[in-house]
Parts: sequence; structure tokens; C-alpha cells
Amino acid sequence: MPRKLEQSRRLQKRAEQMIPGGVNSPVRAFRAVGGDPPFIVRGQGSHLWDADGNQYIDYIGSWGPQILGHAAPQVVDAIISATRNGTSFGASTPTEADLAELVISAFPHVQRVRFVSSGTEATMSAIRLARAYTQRKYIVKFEGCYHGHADALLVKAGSGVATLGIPGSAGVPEEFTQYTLALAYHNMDALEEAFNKFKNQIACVIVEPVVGNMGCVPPAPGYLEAVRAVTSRNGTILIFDEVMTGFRVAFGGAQELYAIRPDLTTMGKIIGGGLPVGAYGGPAEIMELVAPLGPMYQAGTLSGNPLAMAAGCVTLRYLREHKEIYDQIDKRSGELVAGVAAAAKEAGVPMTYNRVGSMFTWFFTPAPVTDWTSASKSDTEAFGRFFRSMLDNGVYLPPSQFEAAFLSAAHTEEDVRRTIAAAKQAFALAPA
Ligand code: KE4
Repeated sequence: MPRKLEQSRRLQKRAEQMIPGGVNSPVRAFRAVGGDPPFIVRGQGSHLWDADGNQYIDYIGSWGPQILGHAAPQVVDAIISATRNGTSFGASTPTEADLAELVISAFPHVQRVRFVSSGTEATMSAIRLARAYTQRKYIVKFEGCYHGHADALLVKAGSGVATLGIPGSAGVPEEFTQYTLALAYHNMDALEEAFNKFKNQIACVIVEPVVGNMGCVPPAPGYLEAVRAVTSRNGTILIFDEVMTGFRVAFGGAQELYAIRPDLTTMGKIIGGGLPVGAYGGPAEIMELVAPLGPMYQAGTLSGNPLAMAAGCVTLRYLREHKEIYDQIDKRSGELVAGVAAAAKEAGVPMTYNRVGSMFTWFFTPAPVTDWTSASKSDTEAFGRFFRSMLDNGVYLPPSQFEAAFLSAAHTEEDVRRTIAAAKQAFALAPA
């Protein structure tokens, strides 16, 4: 049943006059899936409403932060009461240490943590810190992993070790990516070769321990252990980018789930409870290089913002006191993902899926997806048709084949039933 879209279209036209593409983050413009992005005016629990009054079951969850659902009462109340005391001081406040205590309680190897205002700032700072600590220049990232938009990380994947970072964005001079190696996820030969070729020159390896940014791709058994071993052997800092997985796949993130100890951890999304927060942390010995204690500079006007700290504290406290949530969202996500996959199979639509807890992706390809090469074989046109049909039927998926979807503690069995029914309808409309 086609949705009314007049108001969203009007708002899109207005926004485009003043904001590039009418959006403040490119993926929201629906370029990858087509159609008109709804302008959201309200979220409550697992649902969103747009400017035309259409209601959606939301599986974006603000790209991860809303693990408790939208407008969770305890989060709203915490923000309101914090706001009544002022919104930002540019001076230390008690809640910064409160949130630090909660983060450190979840990540045992983190002895010191610094709050920033986005995941990009967190990873950019962690890489600078790794370079300062090791006095080395080269960094390794993996194709299909995204760590925010810092220059050194915007590289096209090199074809093997020889190809040093080729800028992946306009405005990034090759000098800014010449020390960035982009290797294939899961390819240990390429990683070993990099360490042989750039002996004692690699400052850090940064990895999404469960990838969300090529769509969801879990680490193969033994992979993270192998990355940990080769970085330890070479005195290279291992950075787990847990901006997405932190407090998502387990209270202690992927490092709890897979029992791996990185050297530095970056965080974001859930730790802000929906407000802008990023963080990077690790052993005191490394973190003591960070200004004002040490020579590695990083700063931020709104770092540790009292409202964001309050929202993060109440969110993490709730998760710490209700860890049963993780089993609940894992089980419900399993029912959802399997139900949609069964509908695809029934309709003869080629589909595979990956899921870790409540983050998941349905890939429109029959073959397993384990890296960017296999992910990129997905039929993005078919995904676009599926996305638009689901949206018309009140289900809001991430608007890209190469993104992870998220289920929250607010999603109900009825949401799951309705989503599977919408998928059946979508596959009936556009069979394979
Ligand atoms: P932000 O700067 O967007 O807060 O965080 C960057 C970042 C870092 N690390 C990981 C693993 C991330 O997933 C992200 C950002 N995630 C995307 C979703 N794929 C944010 C959505 C967007 O760009 O609009």
C-alpha cells in the first residue's frame, strides 16, 4: 500500500536548498536504494513516524545507538534533568567519570578512557596515539571496514600489500594515505606479508572485530586470535573498533564475546545513549601519552558533554543491570533473520545472511559473505527493490546492502511477525 509522501518530499526539497543532498550523512539520502527518504518526526520504542504520519518498524536504530529503543523513558528523563542544570560548560563534571567507570567496568583492559563526540574522532585519535606510542608511521585497515571519515582511513582497497593507500575520497592528498595499507579481511597471508614488507614500521592494525560496514560479517574462528598474535609478535598496536559492537554484541563488546584483548578500543553509538559520544581507551601506559599528560594532542569543545554523559550513563547502567537483554535480542533477531531468509527461499530469491546477536544483514547473493569481495557480489538492485517494498509496508531497513541492521530491546514478537509478513509480500511482488 503506497505511503503518503507529500510532506517528506516537501521537506526534502527544502533541505536540499541548504544542506548537500538534503542530508547530514550521505547514506540517509537513499542513493543506494532509490526512492524518497522519509523525514522522521518521532521515535518511540521500536517504531518511527514520518512527517506524513506513516509508521515504521525501525531496524536502523540510529545506526546502532538505540539498543533500548527510541525515547526510552529513563534516557529521556536523564537528559531532561541534566538539561535543567545547563547543557555544556567546557569544564569537568562528575558524570564524565561516572561514564568512564561504566565503560571500564565493561572493558577490563581499558584502564583509561577519553571521551570525544563521534566514532570518527575516536578512531582518528586512537590511530594518532598508536603512532605516538610506537613511533611508527604505517597503519593497516581492512577492505569493507569503515572507521569514520578521517583522511588516512579514506582509502580504496589496495590489491595486496604492494598497493599503498589510494585516496578513496576527493580532497584527500595521496600523501595522507601513503602510510595506510588496506588489506582483505580474513586474509592472513596478506597481513603476514605486510608485516614482512614493513618490518617494525606498522604502528597499528585497526579492525571491526565484527564487521558492520560491508554488511554484517563475523570473524571466522581463529581469525581475531591470528591478528592478535601477529600484532603482538611485531610490537604493533591492535585497535578494536567497537564503535558499533561495543555494548551491542555483548556488554563488553566483541572482545568479551571472542575473549580477545586488543591494545586500544574505540567506542561510540550506544555509549552516548543516542547523543553524540565517541571514546578511545586502553592501558594507562599507552593512554598516558595523551595530552595534557603526554605529547599526543587531542581536544574537543563538547567532549564529555553533560547531557551526552547522562544519556550514556543511564543506558549503560540499564544494560549492566539487565544483561538478560542480550539473550532476548539475540533470540528475537534469530527468529527475524531466519524467518525472512525462509521467505526468500520459498520465493526462490537468492539470499544469504550473517548475524551476531542483534546486528545482522541479509545479502542478496547465494554465496556466503566473508569479505568485501564476496559482499560486493550481492545484487544491490534486488536489495533496493526489497528495501523499497519493505518501506512501503512499514518496515525501515538500513538503506544500503552494505550496512548492518539492528534489533532493540523494544522490538516485539509482533514486530518480528509483521516484518516477516512484509518480506513475504516483497518477494511475492518481485520474485527472483
Ligand atoms: P561516527 O563518526 O559516524 O560517529 O562513527 C564512525 C564509525 C566508526 N567505526 C565504526 C565501526 C562505525 O560503524 C562508524 C559509523 N557507522 C556508520 C554506519 N555504518 C554511521 C552511519 C553514517 O555514516 O551515517
